Order: sequence, then C-alpha cells, then structure tokens
Amino acid sequence: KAEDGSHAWLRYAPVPNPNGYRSLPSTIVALNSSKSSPVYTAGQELQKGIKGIFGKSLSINDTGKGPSSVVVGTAEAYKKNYGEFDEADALDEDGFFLSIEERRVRIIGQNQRAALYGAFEYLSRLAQANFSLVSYVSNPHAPIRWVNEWDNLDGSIERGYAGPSIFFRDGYVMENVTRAAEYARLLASIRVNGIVINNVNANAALLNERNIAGLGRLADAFRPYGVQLGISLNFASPQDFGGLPTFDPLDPTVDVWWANVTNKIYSRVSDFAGFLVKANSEGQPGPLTYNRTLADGANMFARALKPHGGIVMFRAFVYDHHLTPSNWKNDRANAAVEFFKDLDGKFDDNVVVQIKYGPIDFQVREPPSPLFSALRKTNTAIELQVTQEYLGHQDHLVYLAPMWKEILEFDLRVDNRPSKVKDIISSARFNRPLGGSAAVVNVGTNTTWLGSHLAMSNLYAYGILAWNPAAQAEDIIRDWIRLTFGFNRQVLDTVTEMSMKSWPAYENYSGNLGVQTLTDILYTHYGPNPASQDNNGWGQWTRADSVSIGMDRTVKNGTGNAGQYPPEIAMMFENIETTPDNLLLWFHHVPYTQRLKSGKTVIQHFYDAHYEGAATAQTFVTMWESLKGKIDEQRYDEVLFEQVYQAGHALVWRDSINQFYYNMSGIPDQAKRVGNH
Ligand code: GCW
Repeated sequence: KAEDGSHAWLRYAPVPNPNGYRSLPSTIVALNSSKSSPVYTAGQELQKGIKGIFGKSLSINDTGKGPSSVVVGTAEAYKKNYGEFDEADALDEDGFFLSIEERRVRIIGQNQRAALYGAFEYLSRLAQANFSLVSYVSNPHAPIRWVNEWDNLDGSIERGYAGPSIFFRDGYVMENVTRAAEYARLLASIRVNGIVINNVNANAALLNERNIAGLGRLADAFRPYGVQLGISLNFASPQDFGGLPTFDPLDPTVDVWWANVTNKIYSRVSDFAGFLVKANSEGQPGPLTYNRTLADGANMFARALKPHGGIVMFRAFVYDHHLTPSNWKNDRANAAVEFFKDLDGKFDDNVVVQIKYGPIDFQVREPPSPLFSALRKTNTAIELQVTQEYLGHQDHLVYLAPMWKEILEFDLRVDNRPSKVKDIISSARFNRPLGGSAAVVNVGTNTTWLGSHLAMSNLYAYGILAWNPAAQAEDIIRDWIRLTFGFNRQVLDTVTEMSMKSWPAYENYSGNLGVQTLTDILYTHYGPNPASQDNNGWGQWTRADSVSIGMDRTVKNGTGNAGQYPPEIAMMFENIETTPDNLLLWFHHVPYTQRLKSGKTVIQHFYDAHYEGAATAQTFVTMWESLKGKIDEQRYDEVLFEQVYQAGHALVWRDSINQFYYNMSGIPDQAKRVGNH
C-alpha cells in the first residue's frame, strides 16, 4: 500500500508475528490525566499504537488496578494510586521508568512529558517486535533538547528544503495548527522538549498582538506533547518595533520594554521556554553596536525571563563577515573564542551559549569548536543541523549521526583531563546547571517533513543522541529502519549499509582532508564551487594556489587557531605529523605534493577520493533497486528518484572538483582519469 511518509517512524504497522507477545495487557490506565496533558496523550498514543501493531482495541481508564494493564503516569500519581516504587529515586528530570512484565506494564515518568517518552519507548519496542521483558530507568543526558526552525513570517524557510513553513503564512502565525501538533508528536517521540519556531535572522513583527495570540495557539498545540515553545528575537526590536530611540541593553527603558514584552508572552504562554538570539552576526544588530559586551546583551534577556523560569539561548555564531583575505593571520575560526572567552562567568545562570559544532559553519568535516573548552563557568549547548545546508539539501543521502558522534565523543582534554564535548554540554564536566543540544531542522509542508524519506533518519538520530550521546550511530539507524520500513532483513541491512557509507561518500566527492565542503558558499550552498571559497570576506578560505592549499592555523606560522585548544589538542593540531589526515588542510597549508599518512599525495588523494565517493553513490542506486517489492511502491519510487539524482550529481561533483584542482595545480592524476588525456 502507498505510504507518503507523513507518519515517519510512528507508523505502528502490524508486526509479523504478534503471537510472540503472549501477554498483551487488556487495558490502558492513564493516571490522573486531564485532557491536553502529556499523560492523556500517552494514553491515546498507547491505544493507537497497540491497535495498529496488534489490531487490538484497548480501553483507557484514568485510574484502576486491573490485573493486566499498561499503567502510565507520573511518579507522583503512581505513588498515590499504587504506593511507593523502588526506582522513584533514580528518576532525573524528564526521566522515566519502564517495566514490562508478563501481565503488567508500568510506564512512570518523573514528570508528565517523561511519562509520554516512556510510552513512546514502549511502543517503539513493540513496533520493532521486541517483546522482551525488561525493567529500566532512562534519564536524559542533558536538560535542553531543542530544535530550531529558521522559518520566516512570510512562510519561507531559510535553508529549508521541504516546502513552506508549517507555522507561518503571510506575516502571521497560521490559523490551522494541526501540522504543528503533528510535528510536536514526532518530536516528543524522540524526547525533544523545545521548539524555536522562527528564523534566527528574526523579524520583530513576531511580537505584534496577532502573532502573540498565534504563539498561544502553537503552544497549545505543542503542550499535549510536552514540547515547549520558544522564539528567536531581533535584538533591535525595542527600536525597530517598539519605537524607542535605542536598543542599548544597558538602557533601563530597554530593559523595561523587554520585560513587558516577555510578560505579555507569558500571560498567553505560561510554559514558554525562552528566547534564541543571534546578535552581531552577519549583519544582525546586537550589543556591540553600543560597545556593550555580548554578555550584557544576553543578560538583558535573561533578566526579563528570570521571573518566569525561561532561558536564553545565545548563539556563539558571532563573526566578522568582511574579513580581509590578504592578511594571512585573519581567521573566522578564531572568532567565537575571541568574542566569548573573556566573558566566561559573566553570563547569568539562565543563559546558555549555543555553539555550532565546528568553528566555521556546518561543514562536512570540522574539528569541534574550541569554544567548548574555553567556557567553564558558562552553560553551553551544541548546535547541529538536520537540514542539510552544506550537505546536499536532502537531495543527497547523508546520514549524519556518525559525524555528530565524532564531535560529541571528541576529547578536548581541558586541564589534561577527560573532557569530551558531550560531557561539556551536560553537567558532567563543568558541573553547569543547564546545557544540551539544539538542531536546526527546518521541516516544511512536504509530506515527508524534510523533503526526503531517508533524511528523516537524521531527525530521529538527533533526538536519540540528544538524550543519549553514547548511543551508536548504527544501532540508531537500524531502529529507525525497522520503524520506517518494517522487518525485511534485506531492507534493514541494505539501508543500514547505504546510510553508514553515506557521510564518507559525500566527504569523498565534496571537500577532502578538512578543506571544507567546497560547495558554493556565496548563494545556494549547493553543488560544487571551490572557487567561491576564497578571495571574499566570508572567511571560509582554502588558500589554494598553484602549488599549495589549506589554512595555516598553526601558532608558529599561521592564524593561531590551533592554540585555542587545550594544550594536548593544540599540540596535536600544531604539527602536521600528528594532525589526522582528515583535518590536515583545516590546520595546515601544504603543497599538493605533501604526503599523507596513507602515503598518497594530497592531490592524488583528492582525485582518488572523488572517484571513490562518486562510485559509492552509484552503488546506492543498485542497492536501493534490490529492494523493489520489499518496500511500498510510493516510497520505493520516491527514494529511487533521489538516489538516481544523487548518483548523477556525485559525478558532477567529482569531475568539477577534480578538474578545478587539476587546472590549479597542473599535476596529473596517476590513474590518468583527470585532465586532458
Ligand atoms: O550557515 C549560515 C547560513 C545562514 C544562517 C547562518 C546562521 C540563519 O548560510 O543562512 O542564517 O549560518 O547560522 O545564523
């Protein structure tokens, strides 16, 4: 039967051998749930899921001691009805206890949304025909697990590849919030607890009366799923929208203005999550306009939010996009540390500095941002992208969990001690009260949410990793495939193989050795355009000339960026011999004839990698074709279309990049594929 992808991984398709599950409970007990509470939602979801998976209709009660029931509720409600339970003390905020016994299932959340997370977890097991009896507590790695949407009020989406906004149209929040609610449901199932609904290049008109009423509607749609609403703000709003003569963060009238706006939002959205702010970046206004610090700017919002319990996500993506390339020492990668390091400890407790995973901008390969190691007395969160801005716009299959894992597991060795990025963004390393992750997702009205069926594995993986960064990329994709495409073994193995090969393939046919993606950076961020990197103010330079390539980020001779890392890491990146090949050109400027650890020269590696990556992309087509008849026709055809396109575009990538560097260097390809032979 045709499937359009709108249910994503929440299809609740029938399992092949339901008899494997001997003791399906006969009722659902959703404890003390009022309509629109997440526990109520959990009850509905269990009912729907069990109906879909087993074809069995269960009734829902809100209290009960039935002998064979699925009980879902908060710890508090559970205790009231059934008495103490041992695991109660082990529950952190948003954590849940799941116990599956022969004739009883208990799903107990530390709070309402946690109970819903537990219900989704139980259903995910059932939907994967995993009927084992288990009992465990699952707690989140960090409290902030948000998504960011770069939706504009006119309904367009910056760097969105799945059609127009599901939140806005013609300047206003949409009347119909059905799809927004469906999105919140998807997010709750992967334990995302906040959505910032508008573009960080923010339009202050979001703060008008009609839109604030609209925010209320959206928050009402999200609330049953335990997802909180947040918004991006334009720093100049007091002036541009409020009519004040200034937006100076230290001007008391500005403070009062923000407090009023914030109060107004909270009077409509009592559980409002907070603000996301892009300031002094790419032409956006900010505190630096008034010679105030970035901390002054962030704390202004923090003060307004504090009485309500809200938080400020303040982006670290602050840099000068008019850098002069002729200065060898200029380096955009240095900006975040330069702007923020002296402010460590100066941010209010409800400010979180949101840091892109790498020092530049969502490239196919970057080291972790050094800022993670420089802020020890500041809450931090990592910013990832599900939307494939530089990674093929969802026209290319690029499963991102392996890339995110490399960053999250990277040990920055702060004070020569274990300091993995994942432990810095949680409280583990610096004992900060807040922290976590945000991912730019940019879903749109396309039925597949992201414009491609396979791209949804990235959204799924994001949620799983935000909850538990120790999860393995391959385990995540296998769960996702079973939930998305069912139980066929060949489908499982084939889509796993394609996915696991996809990021390395994309890296191979785009930018290698840490030189960056080599896509067009001036307009589309799509397709090969190595020439666009250099000789402009954006600072995504490769510094390629006829003999050499790469950014010299050493302390001894370059921009000093390597020295922004803690000593052990700085030393590793300072020296060519100890820099991993895949970041060689990120940190070093070398001749094309430089030998890699593999023994190949840089230029020969470019040529070979491009052939290899493009060849891998061709195999995705045949691999997918081998699944014909094993997947519903609609999704089979739609994915095939994408894979054929990717295969072709990979060849365009291969030949453009190889020809470009052949022309630049004049060095022939040893295998005689590149150039005029
Ligand atoms: O990567 C760049 C994008 C911009 C984006 C900016 C940011 C929303 O090209 O479109 O602006 O990053 O992250 O703020």
